[in-house]
Amino acid sequence: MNETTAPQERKPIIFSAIQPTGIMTLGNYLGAIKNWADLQDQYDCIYSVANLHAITVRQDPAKLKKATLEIYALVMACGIDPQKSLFFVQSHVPAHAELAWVLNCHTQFGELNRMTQFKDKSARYADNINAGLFTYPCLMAADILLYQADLVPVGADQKQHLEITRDIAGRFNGLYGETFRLPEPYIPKTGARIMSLQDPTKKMSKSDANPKAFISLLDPPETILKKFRSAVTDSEAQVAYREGKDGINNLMGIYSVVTGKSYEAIEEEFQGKGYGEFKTAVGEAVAEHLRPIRERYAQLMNDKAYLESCCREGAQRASYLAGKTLSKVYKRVGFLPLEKR
Ligand code: ATP
Ligand code: LTN
Repeated sequence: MNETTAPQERKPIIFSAIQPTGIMTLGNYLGAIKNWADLQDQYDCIYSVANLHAITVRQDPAKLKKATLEIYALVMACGIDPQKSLFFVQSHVPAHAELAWVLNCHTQFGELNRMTQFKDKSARYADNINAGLFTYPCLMAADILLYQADLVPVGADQKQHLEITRDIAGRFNGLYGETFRLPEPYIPKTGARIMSLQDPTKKMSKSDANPKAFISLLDPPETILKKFRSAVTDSEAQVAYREGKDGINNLMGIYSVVTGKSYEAIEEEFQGKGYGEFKTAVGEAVAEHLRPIRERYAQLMNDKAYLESCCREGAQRASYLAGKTLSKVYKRVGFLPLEKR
């Protein structure tokens, strides 16, 4: 090769996943899925529906099956194009569970015990603190490391899981030689942590028992407006982004991402106006922003054969890539190979 020829550069690899634990919320969308779509043109993107993770909390089998296809269609409706990105269901690629086992054996109890998501979820589901809930980050690390991902677009709540992924990968590389690429989190500046509309000190979550606390991507426009109108704020009646105004800060963040307006522009727009007017404007902007997603979702759900063919192709392509990393790992740790005949 002549010295001036640039080496063939590989595009950075993106990996991320979402659990099929209910209908996606505005938090999931603005914190993560919107970025998944935006990254598709610049990177090699790999996305998954994390149904293995979902059973760390008790699920009704019929509902889980239904929710898996629904979330698969909803992610596509948000702009994930299976021609551009690899998009598959986690349980269709056995390498995830296989690598997770190896990583379980390279992760310390004390490390897992520090995870705030484990602490939160074991308080919330106190009657089912199972081993899978505890080792959840090892399965998530397996998801990411199987594809040698460079970047992982997630909401702020997943930052700690990315840190432990890097620790596990670094430890494995140190013990057995370079095997895994160390991934970086990709967290948006605005929208990384959308808060509950009923308690703005808590994150918006699709499994919240109170449906008024979250906006589902499939809520009809009237419901979206109603939920925003009853959002908890403060008694100051001033639309301004300031410490202590959690409810208003949250609404301003949402309004800013869906309209592209800066905080200063929003403060100016609503100067001297009441919260009622502001909340209505946020509700209307969100309902409008989500309209094409709802329409595309309805079309996709009418074509189950197409969805199934996308799942099948995604699973095949992902299995091929994941298999390459898994074989390397098995060799490194000393698992006896079966000679090819
Ligand atoms: P569950 O309520 O079942 O725990 P969840 O709503 O937290 O689920 P996940 O499927 O675990 O959602 O997360 C999918 C993606 O959405 C992740 O990248 C996560 O960081 C992001 N995310 C979740 N909630 C929010 C939120 N309130 N604001 C911004 N991003 C979020
Ligand atoms: N734990 C994630 C979902 C998830 C994920 C992943 C995200 C499972 N595997 C790999 C990024 C990369 C969550 O959002 N709760």
